[in-house]
Amino acid sequence: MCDFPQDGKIDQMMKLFAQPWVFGCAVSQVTRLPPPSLKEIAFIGRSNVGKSSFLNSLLNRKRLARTSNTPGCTRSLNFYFPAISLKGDEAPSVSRARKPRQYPVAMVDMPGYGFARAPRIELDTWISLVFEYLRNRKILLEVCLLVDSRFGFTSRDLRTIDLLEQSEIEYLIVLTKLDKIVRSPEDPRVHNLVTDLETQMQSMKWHRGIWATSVSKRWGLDAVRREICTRVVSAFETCDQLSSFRRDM
Ligand SMILES: Nc1nc2c(ncn2[C@@H]2O[C@H](COP(=O)(O)OP(=O)(O)OP(=O)(O)O)[C@@H](O)[C@H]2O)c(=O)[nH]1
Ligand SMILES: [Mg+2]
Repeated sequence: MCDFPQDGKIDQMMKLFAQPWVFGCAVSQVTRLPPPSLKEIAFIGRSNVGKSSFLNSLLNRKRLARTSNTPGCTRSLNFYFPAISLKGDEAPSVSRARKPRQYPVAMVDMPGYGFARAPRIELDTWISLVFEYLRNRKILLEVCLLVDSRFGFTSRDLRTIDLLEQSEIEYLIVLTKLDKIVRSPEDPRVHNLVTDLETQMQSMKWHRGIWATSVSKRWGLDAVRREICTRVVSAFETCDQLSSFRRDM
């Protein structure tokens, strides 16, 4: 039996985002994926939608993942790990004096789709990499599908949603760049936009809601962090696993 309430576990898990994170590896072939030791959260969406920026902001880092004004910046699956691995091995950038801790998740930044200027062959390679990863990665816990607030769902976003539904993968929809359409997240247009997209998502079984965000204004980040933590907590079935995690933090 758990001896602490669900909310307590989620608050505890929120500390994950205040920990040091490091770049682990970049993978361009699905056969080269890192060993499946941690659960993974992946970030997907069209090119330039703001995936890498969003990941940096979630992890409270400025330049962990590379970002750019030019679409096509991320060209591989980039894995980011909590600085201390499950075995307690410390990453080189982290002080040896720190106590080894256990962290349950890794984050995966993905190449974007819909980048028309990339050479066709390169585009096909990225898309098959992303889609193969989504279909086959058993430890994938949840996907954040990023959608530009200004444009809503593109046809490729809808195809990604189809794939996530068919593969029975849970996903959040994260609206990005909200600051480009409103001055405040309380603007009624935000509510209307979310309601409109929710209507389009009505028949989807695996989506877990829509979050409106802006990394420039830091809107909505904590709500997404909390949602991810809720999923991570529920993924750890036994209280023992979580208790040891809690002790170590
Ligand atoms: N105004 C504003 N700009 C943003 C926001 N999020 C990202 N950007 C900008 O959008 C551009 C693209 O961001 P990236 O994070 O590189 O986008 P990406 O989806 O990772 O792009 P690819 O790696 O090419 O697929 C950068 O110039 C960011 O500064 C936001 O919330 N508001
Ligand atoms: Mg990127």
